[in-house]
Amino acid sequence: MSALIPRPPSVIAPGAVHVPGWLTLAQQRRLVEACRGWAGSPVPMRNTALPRGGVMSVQTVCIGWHWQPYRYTRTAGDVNGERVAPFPDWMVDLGRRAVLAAYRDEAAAGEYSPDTALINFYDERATLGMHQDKDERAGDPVVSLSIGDSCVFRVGNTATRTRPYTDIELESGDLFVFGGPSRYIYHGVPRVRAGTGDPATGLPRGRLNITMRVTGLTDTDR
Ligand code: MD6
Ligand code: FE
Repeated sequence: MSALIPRPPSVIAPGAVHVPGWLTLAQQRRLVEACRGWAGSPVPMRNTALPRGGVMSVQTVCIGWHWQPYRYTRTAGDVNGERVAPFPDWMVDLGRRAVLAAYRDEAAAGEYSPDTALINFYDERATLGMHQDKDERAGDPVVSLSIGDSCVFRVGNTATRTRPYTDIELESGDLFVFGGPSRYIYHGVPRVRAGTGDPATGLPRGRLNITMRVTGLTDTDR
């Protein structure tokens, strides 16, 4: 797919850069394998409970820090109380290469030190409502990697969760970086295109999305 119709990198809004087909198939397979491990232990992947009752349709597991609406902790108090898996050095490197690919800025890439990732799994019915990523105390970019089924990714604005927004397709292997003036834009996933993923990634169905972030937290201010 990716080789037939090349999709060039594009700046969707200032600081919001989409790099189609950034991950090789081999990298996608390794990420799927790593995520499969994290989805089982020490904290199982689950549908996150929302504060007003109800659960998210997306399933999530975190590494580095555990996110629950709307804070980060080291342990998963709303799941099984275990400390989350450490954020691996190889993923810090991957995050730096992602920032470099998106911004072509060596300094920004070198300074980037993500310490948490949310790993989201979407079945064919899962959606993610328009939201801002604002539970971090640092303004560093968010790096997003997609594997498996493609989806509609809605890139909005910083002021409202409604229009104006731009809908783009995120396909397997795509990189999306949100930073600078776009760090706090509303965004969401209104639909997943079931059956569009290549099982050669190791993901037979569904969509996997990994978002790396810098929490700005230390163990003294949990
Ligand atoms: C997703 N992603 O793509 C959900 N957040 O499944 C996000 O919520 C997201 O992709 C911040 C930056 C990039 C993202
Ligand atoms: Fe987000």
